[in-house]
Amino acid sequence: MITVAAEPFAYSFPPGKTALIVIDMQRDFVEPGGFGETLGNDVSLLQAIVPTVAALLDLFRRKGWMVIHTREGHKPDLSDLHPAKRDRGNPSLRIGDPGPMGRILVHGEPGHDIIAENEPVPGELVIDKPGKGSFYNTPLEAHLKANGITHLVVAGVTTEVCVQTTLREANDRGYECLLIEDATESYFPAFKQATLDMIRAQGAIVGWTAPLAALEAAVGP
Ligand code: C5J
Repeated sequence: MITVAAEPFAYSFPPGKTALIVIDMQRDFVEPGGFGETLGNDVSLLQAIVPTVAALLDLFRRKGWMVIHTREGHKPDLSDLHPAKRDRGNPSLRIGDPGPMGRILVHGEPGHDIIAENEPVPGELVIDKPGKGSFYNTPLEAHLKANGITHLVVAGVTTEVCVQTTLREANDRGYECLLIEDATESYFPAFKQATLDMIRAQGAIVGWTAPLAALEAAVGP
């Protein structure tokens, strides 16, 4: 076991049974000129974590540990998009509408791609998810079971939406989760802080949090 100095107490993980899951580092959320910015959000907040996510990916790749990426998106015919999701948000720019980087959150459109700095390398699993969580209507759990994964290190955007939903879904399924504090971000700093606090409250009710430096110190060279 490797033990990380984390909050609310030390987090231990078995290297061969631990995967990194990077949530939705997609152009439409992170890049200037994408969906997120068009809605009035300050994407520079999200851009600031890109090097940290890259360093986290590098650590897992160097060690040969499993890496998973997710992308939020829908089929071109939107048959996997509930009205309850479609009809929320900004009425002038909905999922499936033409946006600055192609149709918003639709498979195959440029904005749906993972940003170049954090893109998957051959052999890494990419999970396309129609929901905020990574387990709903995806094969993620089957892949985790097939690979004997019991622990998840989590990163990506946005902290209080897709990252938090994935953490809660994973926690309910019995996975022990560590969220890397400086490898996750929100358009709303107060929401990020509240999410970190909620996750680790009540004796790690959802999971643990730690900065990347603490994971790197625990793993060693
Ligand atoms: C959102 C996400 N915020 N990846 N998606 O709609 O968190």
